[in-house]
Amino acid sequence: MFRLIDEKIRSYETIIIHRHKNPDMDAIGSQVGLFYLIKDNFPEKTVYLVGDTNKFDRENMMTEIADQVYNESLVFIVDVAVKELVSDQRYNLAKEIIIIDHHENLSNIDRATTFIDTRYSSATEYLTTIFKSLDYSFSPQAASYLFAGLITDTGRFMWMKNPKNVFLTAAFLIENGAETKEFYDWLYTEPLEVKKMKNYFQAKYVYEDNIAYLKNDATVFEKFDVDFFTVSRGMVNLASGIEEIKIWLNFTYNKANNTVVGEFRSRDINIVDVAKEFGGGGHANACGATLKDFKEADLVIKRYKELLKEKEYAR
Ligand SMILES: [Mn+2]
Repeated sequence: MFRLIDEKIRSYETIIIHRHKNPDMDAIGSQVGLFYLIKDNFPEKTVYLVGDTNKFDRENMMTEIADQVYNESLVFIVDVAVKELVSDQRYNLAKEIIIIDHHENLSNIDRATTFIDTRYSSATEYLTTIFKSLDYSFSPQAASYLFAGLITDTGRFMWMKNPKNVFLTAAFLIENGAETKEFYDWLYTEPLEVKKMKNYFQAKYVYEDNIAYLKNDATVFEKFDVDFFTVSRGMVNLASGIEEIKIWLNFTYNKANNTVVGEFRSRDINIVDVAKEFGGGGHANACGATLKDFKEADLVIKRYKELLKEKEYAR
């Protein structure tokens, strides 16, 4: 069934690889990993990587290409299947499109051939399984990028849909030269300024009735020169891993549209329905909502306190 992927790679001279905007390590890992898989096995082919970039693009692999390059090209889209989320919308100019993804969403990119399998915990686990079955050779570079996506999307082997395949994939990639020590060091090291900033937010968390919450008004961005997501998403899990705390919430003022964005997390209580009450959504234990103001944030806190009470009564 993966034979088609191999046939398409063989039949095109130019291949362009896309992935989602605001990439995480799995998006970059699957994009760059696929780049090496193709280049290592077919050195004569021209392969381009496109999209917005950030620290996960560790070797600045993204390139600027002209629209005409797409005319005779095959495009791969990895780690995403939804139109709006793809970085660089020009994939539509390509002759053919193949999507390889592991997310729940159905694809709305009509003319693409899709390989979407939600049994994989990361796009790189899926890609490795596919190209291993196609007998491609894996260079240490390919293996390293694929391994990086595998460990970050599973939270260092914590959240796995199919643990056996995850570990088999990890073993296979290490056998093929995946480099781990240097990558782990890079992943776990941060500048002193960032550590200090985290300590600041950590100390500001309020702990009440088995709930932790943090409110960040506009002044935090005067204090720290960081972007919105660094505070909103980056600081929510500072309150995780506390025995008594069942739900932790981070509310951050977003100057871009004068709203307050709430990020909500829990270990095992389903908290997404409350997020939906406030027009938000997400996963059962990790969700969020965009709120009018901090008054509405107080209502969210109140609702989660009620939810915990209900749960306790139900026990
Ligand atoms: Mn992913």
